[in-house]
Amino acid sequence: MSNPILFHCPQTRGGTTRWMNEELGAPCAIEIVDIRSGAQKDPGFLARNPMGKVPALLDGDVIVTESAAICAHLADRYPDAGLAPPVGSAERGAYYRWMFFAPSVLEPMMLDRLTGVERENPGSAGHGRPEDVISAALAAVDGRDFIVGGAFTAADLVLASALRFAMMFGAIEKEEPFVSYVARMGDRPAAKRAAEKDAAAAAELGWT
Ligand SMILES: N[C@@H](CCC(=O)N[C@@H](CS)C(=O)NCC(=O)O)C(=O)O
Repeated sequence: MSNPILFHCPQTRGGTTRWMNEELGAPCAIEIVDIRSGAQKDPGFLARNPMGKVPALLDGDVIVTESAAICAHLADRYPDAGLAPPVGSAERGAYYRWMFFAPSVLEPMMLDRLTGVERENPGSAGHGRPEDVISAALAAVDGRDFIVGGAFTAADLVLASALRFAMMFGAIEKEEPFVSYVARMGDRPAAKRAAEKDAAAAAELGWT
């Protein structure tokens, strides 16, 4: 089976998937989609991903979209890297929990905050009250080296990326233990390599 192709653009959510690729020893070919030029809306790309968004992963003849799903898929596709707890284990449940928490709870809450949306009935919004989201995440990270069990998993990568964005854009306070957790994850050699490669790709596109 041929290696997957990761359609990616620097300075986007694709950075999370590029980091994942680096954690695995970079098995995916990277194809840059310049979203500032609108390449994500080209018919050829839309035929693959009708959302017209990056990242997207082509694995064989299957397309996987959504950063967290791509990371989860790659963790299973390359099991020797040990980035996902065994299927059916209790830790796998916690892994899914935090893997889904980032895009389905943290990110919508962050976008609400950044756009000034006040929910009349937070209970009907999947993410509920922002303060509950934040206190749940704080408690989950507090006193732990990793979000699940005793080792780094793809859930750390996805959660730390979401927390980093949320702090960077001011949707959540830069507070402990978020700051240390995100810094620790960002210090991983694979995270640094991904950031360097993204900086080079951005420079090649002529972005400052
Ligand atoms: N839920 C998706 C979001 C993907 C997304 O919104 N990507 C943005 C870049 S961060 C994009 O491609 N925007 C270009 C556009 O929508 O035209 C994920 O997590 O991968």
